[in-house]
Amino acid sequence: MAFTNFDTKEINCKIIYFGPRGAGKTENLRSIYKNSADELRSGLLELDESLGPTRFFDFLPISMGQLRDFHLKLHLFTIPANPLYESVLSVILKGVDGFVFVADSRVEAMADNVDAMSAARRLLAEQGHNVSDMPRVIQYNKRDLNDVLPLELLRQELNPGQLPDQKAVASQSIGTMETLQAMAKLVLKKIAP
Ligand SMILES: Nc1nc2c(ncn2[C@@H]2O[C@H](COP(=O)(O)OP(=O)(O)OP(=O)(O)O)[C@@H](O)[C@H]2O)c(=O)[nH]1
Ligand SMILES: [Mg+2]
Repeated sequence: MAFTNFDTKEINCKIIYFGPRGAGKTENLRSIYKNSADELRSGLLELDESLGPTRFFDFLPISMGQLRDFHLKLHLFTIPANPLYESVLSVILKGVDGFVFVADSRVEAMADNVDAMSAARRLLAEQGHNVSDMPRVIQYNKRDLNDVLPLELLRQELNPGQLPDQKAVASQSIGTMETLQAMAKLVLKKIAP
């Protein structure tokens, strides 16, 4: 649920980046951090110092501009598909306003994508969220690699509801800001229809 602070005139929304292991969730946050003006973002918190898999979560707060008198801030989190601590997950998944599903476009990752999508739905439902009613964006990442599935096939499998979606190469900052903007648009529509 978006949290409005009337003293500071801020609306804070929580967005989760979800997807299979190694799909590029952390890389999305790094890219957004690199491509945002200094004044729009606070520090990127990567709890793992190494560049390997995320064990806990990453966090990046980012300003998306003014909404009437209020300042819209998105709090971006990534969580690993197989977190070390499920208890961390349940805390992060409380009060989620939207989720970005980062799919790995490679042929070999298809089964993992499908599993991660159903895990996302299950975990969010367990926290009492009505997933179908939630702002969702699908990203097909790693489009630079050779062994990727055709976009249409990924769409059929992962996005039958034709949600807003985006091709990406997160490691080259392609499609990452567009994904975030698509999410911001959906969140805005929800809080100020
Ligand atoms: N070629 C290519 N590599 C990518 C792309 N996006 C991410 N990677 C690389 O894939 C690896 C995994 O990316 P991460 O961002 O750590 O993946 P993650 O989804 O956070 O993975 P977990 O934290 O384990 O769940 C890293 O080496 C990235 O640099 C991409 O679009 N193309
Ligand atoms: Mg990660």
